Amino acid sequence: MAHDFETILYEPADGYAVVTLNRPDKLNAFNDQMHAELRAAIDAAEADTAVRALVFTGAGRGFCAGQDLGDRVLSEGEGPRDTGAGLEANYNPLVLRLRGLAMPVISAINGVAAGAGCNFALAADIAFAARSARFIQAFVKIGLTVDCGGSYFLPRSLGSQRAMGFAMTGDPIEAEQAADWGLVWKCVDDDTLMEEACGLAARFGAMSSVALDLIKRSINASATNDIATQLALEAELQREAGKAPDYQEGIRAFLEKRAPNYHP
Ligand code: LHQ
Repeated sequence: MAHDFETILYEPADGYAVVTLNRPDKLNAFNDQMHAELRAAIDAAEADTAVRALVFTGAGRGFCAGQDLGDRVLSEGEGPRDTGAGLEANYNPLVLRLRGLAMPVISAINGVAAGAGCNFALAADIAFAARSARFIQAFVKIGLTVDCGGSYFLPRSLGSQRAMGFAMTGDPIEAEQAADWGLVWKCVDDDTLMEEACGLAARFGAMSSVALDLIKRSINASATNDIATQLALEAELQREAGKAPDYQEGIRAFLEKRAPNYHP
């Protein structure tokens, strides 16, 4: 199905879809139209059973420079705007949507990822960074605090010291360091970024969608659960997995020494 998007590109492929942020002259900064089009693209992916993984990347030399600051200058005499409202309307639902989506979300970070653009990239389940990419918690430089999930994701992936230093200085972290620190899954050569990200998306597309969804739910829930609650959740989700046809197909394929076919 064709989509008339202006600020993004939406390209379904074999078992997955690629969403490209497409405002390269602004380093793919978010505006309201891009948020609306992202929502529509995610709706399209969710509605299409052939799309079982989603890849986000950026057009041009940047991944995303966060909020379009051109939209944020006050005119003469205009009182302060409610910056929290933009988060509540656009960014918070986006992060929750990606984390709650019943399919793996991959970010392919092709260049600079700053402010909300950095934290949007990190809201993906698996993040690939091109070697030339860099990450910046740019908020502090313009007198803002961390948003778009950064205050949640950063201490969990980096630990408190590195999260604090990263957010409070606004200094960039290069892709290789990001991978060493566990901010992203892998740092890869620039020219293999899309091959790596789409290769994994295609692999996910052929795997058990039930298993991937339940793994995502389980690992996400562990961030706030104690061990007893998490063990109970594991049992509950494994019960759900055990009832789904994918499990029987997985066992049969193993015993018959063939690749499982989860999407006949
Ligand atoms: C931009 C932007 C941009 C517009 C580059 N906007 N044009 C949420 C809700 C409510 C309120 C506010 O905020 C938020 C969340 C946030 O995301 S706050 C943080 C917003 N982002 C930033 O503060 C980052 C601003 N950008 C930068 O610091 C630099 O551009 C970085 C470090 C990302 C890249 O630097 P360079 O590689 O040197 O590129 P550049 O600065 O030359 O940018 C290239 C062009 O992109 C340039 O336009 P021009 O017409 O001069 O070529 C920039 O103006 C434009 N651009 N970021 N966020």
